[in-house]
Amino acid sequence: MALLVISSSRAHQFAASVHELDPSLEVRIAPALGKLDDIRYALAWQPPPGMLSALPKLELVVSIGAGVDHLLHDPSLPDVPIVRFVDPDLTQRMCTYIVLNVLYHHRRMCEFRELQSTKMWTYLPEAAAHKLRVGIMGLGVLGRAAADSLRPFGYCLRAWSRAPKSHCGVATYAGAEELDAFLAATDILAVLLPLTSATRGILNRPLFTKLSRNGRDERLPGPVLINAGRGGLQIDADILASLNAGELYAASLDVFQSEPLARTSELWAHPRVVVTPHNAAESTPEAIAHYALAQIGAHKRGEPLSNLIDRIRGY
Ligand code: NDP
Ligand code: OXD
Repeated sequence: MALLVISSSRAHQFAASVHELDPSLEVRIAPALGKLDDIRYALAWQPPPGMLSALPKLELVVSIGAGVDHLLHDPSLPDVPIVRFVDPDLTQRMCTYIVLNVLYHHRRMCEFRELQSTKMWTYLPEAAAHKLRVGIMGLGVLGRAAADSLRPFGYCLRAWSRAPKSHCGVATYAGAEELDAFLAATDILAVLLPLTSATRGILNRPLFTKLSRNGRDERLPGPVLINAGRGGLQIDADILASLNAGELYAASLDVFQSEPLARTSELWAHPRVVVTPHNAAESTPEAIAHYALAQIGAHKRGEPLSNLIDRIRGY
């Protein structure tokens, strides 16, 4: 029985970590598949379409990543259980990314950085935290943890999910029918949605114009977008258009429609955009290996798998 690791850049690190934890498990690294019948498990990030369906004895796919859009876009994906990566270290990293960027824009740091570059000593009014409404799109593992991390700062928290949810200290909204009300009551939008057929392109100019524009004097100069979900959720050109039209005040983007972000993109140099290279929450090889072996162990023992994805929902 072998585990196939499929990941363009860090496959050797993942394989080495698995081997260190369980030297008895044979580990292969794609594209060196060897005898296909031996491969029972796959640990995969962006596998080339068709690679998983070429494995006749495949029993389980472990996603290297909390998101599974990189697997589900393959129309030939075999009908085996798929588990996504859920890990306390990844969650903690995402929480620090969200807190960092909410604080950054709340405290108008983009403007202060610009003022510093021209040695300008200029006072800018800043909102009290309790006046600012942070709206989280996606109240799953990461959205809930992000809300918990933001709570001590005193922000008004709200969140939007597919099905109705409740979470301590968070005003909740669900479904398409409550989206506009959620947006109208949000100053800083933090996006932790999965990319599915229902969410693709959701972060577009019409949506940005629905964000709160009330009380600029005591809040922010305009709404803020923070996207750490997936690039396919957003229309990059609409973000730029909304920033330039004043419909958005600032943005922090960890993900893009096309990655790496093209050097020609105007987002790189925009004074009120913070760009990071899809590393809001890294999945470390040690944690991935530990997680994959735990799932494989549970599968072998016939125990329930955790974090199984639902192919119909797409996450
Ligand atoms: P979960 O599956 O735990 O949560 C997803 C949330 O999104 C749920 O609350 C779900 O609603 C909501 N949702 C899904 N579809 C819709 C919809 N159509 N309308 C409204 N809400 C919807 O995922 P995680 O929190 O673990 O991760 C979220 C995403 O974060 C991942 O899919 C991945 O894309 C991204 N990510 C990015 C990383 C980075 O480094 N940038 C790192 C890790 C993850 P409901 O609760 O009703 O099911
Ligand atoms: C993930 C990611 O989905 O890193 O975990 O993007």
